[in-house]
Amino acid sequence: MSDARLNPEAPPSPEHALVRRQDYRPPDWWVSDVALDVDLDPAATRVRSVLKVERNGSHDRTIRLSGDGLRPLAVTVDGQEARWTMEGGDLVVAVSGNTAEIATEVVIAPAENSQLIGLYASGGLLCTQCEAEGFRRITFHPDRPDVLSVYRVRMTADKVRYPVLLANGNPVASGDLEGGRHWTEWHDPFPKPSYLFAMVAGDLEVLRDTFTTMNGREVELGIWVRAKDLPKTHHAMASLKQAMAWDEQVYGREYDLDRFNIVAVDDFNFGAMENKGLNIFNSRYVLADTETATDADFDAIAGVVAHEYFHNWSGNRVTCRDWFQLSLKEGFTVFRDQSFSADIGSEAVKRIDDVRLLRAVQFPEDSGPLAHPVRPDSYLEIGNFYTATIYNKGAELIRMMRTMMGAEAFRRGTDLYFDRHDGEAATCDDFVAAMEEASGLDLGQFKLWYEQAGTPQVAARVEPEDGGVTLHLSQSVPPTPDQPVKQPMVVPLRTRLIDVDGSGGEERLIVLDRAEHSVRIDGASDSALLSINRGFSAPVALTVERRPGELESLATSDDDPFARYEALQELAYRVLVGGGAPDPLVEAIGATLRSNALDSAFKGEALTLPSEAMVAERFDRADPDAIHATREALRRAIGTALGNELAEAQAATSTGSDLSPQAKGVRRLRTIALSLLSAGDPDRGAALAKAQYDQADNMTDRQGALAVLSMLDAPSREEAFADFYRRYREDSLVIDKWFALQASAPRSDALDMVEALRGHADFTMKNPNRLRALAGGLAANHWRFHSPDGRGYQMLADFVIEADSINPQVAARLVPPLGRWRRLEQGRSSLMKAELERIVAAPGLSKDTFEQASKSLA
Ligand code: B3K
Ligand code: ZN
Repeated sequence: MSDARLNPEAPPSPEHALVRRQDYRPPDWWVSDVALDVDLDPAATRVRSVLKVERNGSHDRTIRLSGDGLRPLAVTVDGQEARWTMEGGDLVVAVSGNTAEIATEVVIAPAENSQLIGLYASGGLLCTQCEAEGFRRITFHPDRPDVLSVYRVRMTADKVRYPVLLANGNPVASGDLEGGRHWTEWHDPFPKPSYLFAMVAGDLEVLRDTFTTMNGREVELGIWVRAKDLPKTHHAMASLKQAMAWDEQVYGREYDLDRFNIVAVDDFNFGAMENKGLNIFNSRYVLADTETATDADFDAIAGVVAHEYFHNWSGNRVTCRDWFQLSLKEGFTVFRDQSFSADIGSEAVKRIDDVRLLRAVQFPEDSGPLAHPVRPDSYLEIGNFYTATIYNKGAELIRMMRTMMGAEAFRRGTDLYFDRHDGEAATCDDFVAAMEEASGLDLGQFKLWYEQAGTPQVAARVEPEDGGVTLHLSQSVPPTPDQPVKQPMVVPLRTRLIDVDGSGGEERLIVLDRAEHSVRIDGASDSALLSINRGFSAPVALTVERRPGELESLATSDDDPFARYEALQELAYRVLVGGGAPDPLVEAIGATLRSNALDSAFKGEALTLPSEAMVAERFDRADPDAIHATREALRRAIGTALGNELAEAQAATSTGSDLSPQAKGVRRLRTIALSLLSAGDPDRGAALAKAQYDQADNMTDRQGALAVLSMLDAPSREEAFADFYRRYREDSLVIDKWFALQASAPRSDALDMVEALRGHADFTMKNPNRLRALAGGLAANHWRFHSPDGRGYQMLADFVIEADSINPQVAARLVPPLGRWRRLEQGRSSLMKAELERIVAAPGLSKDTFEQASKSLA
């Protein structure tokens, strides 16, 4: 065979080559059809592939089939032995005609695949994960998202071990073979990129249901899990049906295949994957009952099930031309799932939660060494770009366009986008062009949001003038890596001037699109309150010059729930950052708690103080000990002053099986009240927490009580943790909570606990959920992670280095907390930097972790 190779001396492709957006070229070859014949076995799976290829244009270039860790056992072109060579992991084949059939054969070992990319084993199952570049670990293929093909897949496996064989599309034939093996063939009629390919084999049970589409087609739905988990699939199924109906009503999008299957697996690198017709999920986003899942878990399941389902249009029917366009599908789909969750729950609470997440994760990313635009310019490893910037800031961009053009024009725009690009691989520019055409808006300058990284800083000031006021606005976008100078952005600010009695002008949309801009508002009284960036209409950091008493009034009277929440947060920051007295905040929180007009869910949000990490973001160089002490003092002040109101809120209960937004709100407020009350009176708090724990008929109350106990030094804390472990030791998703709660507990012995848990029999680095529970819990424990002796940093770096040799994608995602080193006081700063240097110097480091750690040092 080696005689037939094109160029045996060809050098391997460079390990750490930067991929640039500017270098995009259309593919040299199309692949119209992929036929796979997969003989499954955990130790040795044989994959035979036949690709029908067609030259794209007139050129004489070879065809490059990407491969990662594959060895070609046979390569033919139109049935004849081929001329081929290996370049790095890729197979390069010479083809003389304009069309050809290229056949290859490889053997892979799913049981040894600890990266969980490509085909791997999880529990007794075999399953795949291909996005972004995992298909090349299964077979040779161009493996780029702009090459769309029709797939036919024949799966063969042992019938006892793998009675269920699933792939994309529809099953077309099946049969039994000698030796206890059987086979099934699947056909997916919709051309798709290789990253949407999926297969699952295993001993699975199914919850079945049906959905009748708006055009009367019946779709068979299945949620496939291990037998013991079947009772926990009903919420996911109900969420799926709700999502299918919602996408028809709100976007006019109908499901297209006759089947839609979801499979839950325990070992999964992230949340879930939208493979065409065969979504594969991390089991934590499928399985729930009220005994083992919190309300937040139930909500997350609905959100993720909807997100993956919505991808069928925003991602699958219209896919991405290249990975720089990732936000085309992810930003838009996050926006769609946020809107869905708002519609089935509380719009105000959902917005507050989404903004809290954006500020907690995306704003720090945007102000740190890993900052990148929503449409990045380059990467080493695309796996590192599944970020809050691509997902959550990307969703904010879609939301801003909708705010500026209105709901109807936005819907015309999405219709145009889907119609125009159905079956294609599109770009972010294509999306914006459809929006411009549908609305008549010029979005030329708006597109800077895709290009420029960094969170715009906006300042606002009101100046009274005869018979009205003038609103002065200014903006600047801070420099970010590779982008020292920025242009002014388009910043849509929903604004209202509210008279003290609650009356006053209508809300208006002010679009700030210059560095400075002043807007005259007639008829506003000079004592009017400025309610601005209502609903968080633009993802900016806003500073408003406030008159004495203005925030206090907004905190109790703004008619926009988000703005009201925001005023309370600003009052908290005055104490936590500005060193102000707690009294105005305590009063406003008291008024909020006593209000009959506000529901419990909103009260819960209003009582949630900015986290220590978010407070730290407001300092150039933070001192975590001082932040922790100040925040604890504030919690004590609130708990002491409002003990009775908090006790009343904690005493209110709702039946665990009631999952209405109202019942969830009662439970949410209950634990937040318990937490504040315990800060004021730890003994009373411990007694109430233990009672809440013991009497709980649902995981929300029980986990909430345990989280409060985790902060206290009461004997009941250890009792409750031991009881929790005994009760749920067979349920790995609940044991993840047990690990995470201990790792993130703000107590002086937290690092000792993390060290002990690392040696616990139930700890394994091979399961991403378990690793994230412990290492992620440590990193989320702001005060202890930033222990001044650097022990927390050292422990996280140890986790990263060890995990990197098992699962680089998951290891790389643990690095960013260390990248905040520039924003900590000097002592900690150098300790953090030293740990990053240790990671970069680790022998055999993956390019995933190398990219994250080396950029974090730059
Ligand atoms: N598209 C997948 C994410 C894939 C991540 C690959 N590193 C899930 C989602 O966003 O819906
Ligand atoms: Zn997605």
